[in-house]
Amino acid sequence: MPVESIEAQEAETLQGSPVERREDPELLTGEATFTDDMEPQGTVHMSVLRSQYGHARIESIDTSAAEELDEVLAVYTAEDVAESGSPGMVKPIWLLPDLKRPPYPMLAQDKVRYQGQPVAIAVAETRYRAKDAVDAIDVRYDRLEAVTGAREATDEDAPTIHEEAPNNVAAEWDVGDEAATDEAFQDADRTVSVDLVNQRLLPTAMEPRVTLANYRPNANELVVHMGTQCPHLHRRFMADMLDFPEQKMRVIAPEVGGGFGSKDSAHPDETLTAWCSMQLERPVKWQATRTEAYASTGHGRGQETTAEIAVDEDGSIQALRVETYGDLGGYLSTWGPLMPAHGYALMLPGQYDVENVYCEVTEVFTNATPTEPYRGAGRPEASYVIERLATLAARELDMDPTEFRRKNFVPRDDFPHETATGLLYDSGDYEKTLDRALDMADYETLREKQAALREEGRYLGIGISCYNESCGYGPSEIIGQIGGQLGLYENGVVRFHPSGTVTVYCGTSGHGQGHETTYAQIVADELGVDYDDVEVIEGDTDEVPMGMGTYGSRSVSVGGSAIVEASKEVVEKAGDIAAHHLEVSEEDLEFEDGEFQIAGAPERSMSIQEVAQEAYLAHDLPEGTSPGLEATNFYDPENLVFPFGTHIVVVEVDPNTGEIDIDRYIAVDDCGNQINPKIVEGQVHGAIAQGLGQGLYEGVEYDENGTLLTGSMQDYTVPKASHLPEYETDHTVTPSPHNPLGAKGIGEAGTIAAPPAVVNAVTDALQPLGIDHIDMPLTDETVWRAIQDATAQTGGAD
Ligand code: MCN
Repeated sequence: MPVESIEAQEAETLQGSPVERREDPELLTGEATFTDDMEPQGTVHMSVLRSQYGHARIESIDTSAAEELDEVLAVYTAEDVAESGSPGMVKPIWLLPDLKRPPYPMLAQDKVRYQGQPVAIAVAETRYRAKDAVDAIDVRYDRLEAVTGAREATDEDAPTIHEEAPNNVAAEWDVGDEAATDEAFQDADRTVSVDLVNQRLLPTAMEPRVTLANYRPNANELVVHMGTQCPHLHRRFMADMLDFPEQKMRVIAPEVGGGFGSKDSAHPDETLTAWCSMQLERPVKWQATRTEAYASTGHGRGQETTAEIAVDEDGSIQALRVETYGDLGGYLSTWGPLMPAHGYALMLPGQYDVENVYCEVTEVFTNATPTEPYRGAGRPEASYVIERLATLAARELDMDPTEFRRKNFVPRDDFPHETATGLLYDSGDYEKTLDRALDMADYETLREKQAALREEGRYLGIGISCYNESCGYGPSEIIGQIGGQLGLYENGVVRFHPSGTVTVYCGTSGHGQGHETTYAQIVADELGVDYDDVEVIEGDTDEVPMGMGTYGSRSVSVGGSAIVEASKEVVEKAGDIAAHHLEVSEEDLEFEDGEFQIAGAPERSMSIQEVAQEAYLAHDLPEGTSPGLEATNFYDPENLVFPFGTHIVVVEVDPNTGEIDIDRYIAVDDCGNQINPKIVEGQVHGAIAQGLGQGLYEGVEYDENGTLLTGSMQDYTVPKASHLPEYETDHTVTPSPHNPLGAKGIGEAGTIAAPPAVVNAVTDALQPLGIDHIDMPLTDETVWRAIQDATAQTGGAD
């Protein structure tokens, strides 16, 4: 039963209880304030003129007609940015060795390299007038040949996108032991290979990107409200792009309508809004339309892969060899180089104990929107590769896919487990989630049913996906060693007020994940205070001392740990003060449920709220103790965390139409200790929806000129509730030994597990037709065509 407050709490601790999200009433009643709800007096509006071409040279830009329109305050091009002295460059925060780093200016200078790239901006009294103004700008382009496929872009005769990057290659990077892997392939009994595509996806947060910037010239202060997942990082990005003093800039995330990764990168538009405010000394607002968002917000995924697995007759995996082309788009985005390299390749072994792994990655510029992290950010791509290979290898060996997996799992007594790609899996019990999922599915019976239906010419398929993922980024030192230009710690502040209530500040920045509820649960338990007495603040660079933000499912394991550690420091100081007042030594005090008691004399006690009062009165503190009761902690995790699980999908495919009917979706996930099981379940639901979106419906399409064909919701299918099955969920608990909460992330799991689960299910259904692989999204048409091709070869679908 969900509970609203500690009084109604049935469990002994709040941590682990399905407390109802305190965020929801405001959101559901429309009381919540989003950036677009704000319009300070004097606000003017920015509109962006974007390139309509994928690749073209800019010959001239004539802004005169736009400037003459009523209510237009200014029209700007790259020249104006240069004259202002602002560097105005979007820079990557993840570097690979020898990475080619062509400049990415906020406004295109001589060339445009993707459709949607900002070319000029106009500011007017109203949003619509600003749009009229950009429509009146006359840009002459010399169109160039374009290329949008990553592998294709490396062809000798492909057009050159940046002079600095011959063959459009930004970086070549590899991991693993090539020689040992080649040898293992030679020695293995059998090998199986597959060519597969992790198609580009459009992040569809309900609220597109939005910014309201207010420059106050007399104070030389810049206040920016924006939809962001990481206000402190955005402050740093903008301060750098504008050459503005960071301490004079405040970035605030009001309510944010989802992000899914699309709001953790620097884009030109947000900084341009701030720049306009500085030029005009007026508050300036910009909000992307859905079409603008689709063209200009970083796309997700975008990988083309050839993957091979070497196995012995007994089903043991001997080696993995993978070659991947990662599509960076027209420029290096903030995190762009991370995803095809460390974000992806390190996770290729998945749940399996594989001694020999080699992966070669080529990161490529294309005439498409830059790619950025999108829910999963590399891990869905890796899991798709290994889970497709596992299914295909089992098929090759005529083994049940669950037995093949079981045989190769990292054994439960082999954790922490070092992978051939250099990761240290913290903890795991992969058989446990598999067994639970098989039980829930009644797997044996399902296989019998499948056999019976096949007799009737019906195509039932069972797809297994045993995933794991790396999340909870840092540790900072390792992040630095592998290319990150930032630390990935988190900051937490726990502050008692004299009245005994508590405010918690955290450097993460929730945008739908329920942190206000979750962090209050954690701190109320740690301090022994009422849940309702704990307020949580995130998303404001002036209130929260420092923060790295919310992405990579890191908030609970890293941010949550920071506030646990800060709470412990508070309790320690409170213990000193309590001991002083109770006239005993600290060792004689016990702290339980918010009370400091003398061991053996429980009648002599002091509540932590009474201590807080004393701490702020400061009339009688132990010698050397400063007044006040608060602590600040910078928590740098000692390792990543590795959640895992098994998802099973049961489908029936209609061979005449290619239509897929999802009969069942079973998800058993393990994110270690759960703080709020209700929210965990919600996260699993949402992420599976997005994973099924990738598996069945979504996919970015460009034409040969680099024109985005899926640039609106009419052309790009985001699944609706009616597209999705009922989920049957459960979980196991395998705590992480590497953080004080024993918690792992859960925010992305479903996006990682679902695509291979559903593709494995559909290809399992179509096994009688000899169909081994179909590229995502498995639309009715794609599946129908695969069936047509197969039946043309074999001579009949039934
Ligand atoms: N949780 C828990 N116990 C755990 C782990 C998590 O109770 N062991 C719960 C907590 O309530 C926490 C939530 O699950 O608030 C998510 O925690 P975590 O897995 O740490 O992930 P983050 O809070 O860092 O969220 C980031 C993650 C990512 S990377 C994407 S993308 C994503 C996602 O979360 N985008 C989202 N979930 C989203 N949900 C919404 N509504 N909107 C988005 O944009």
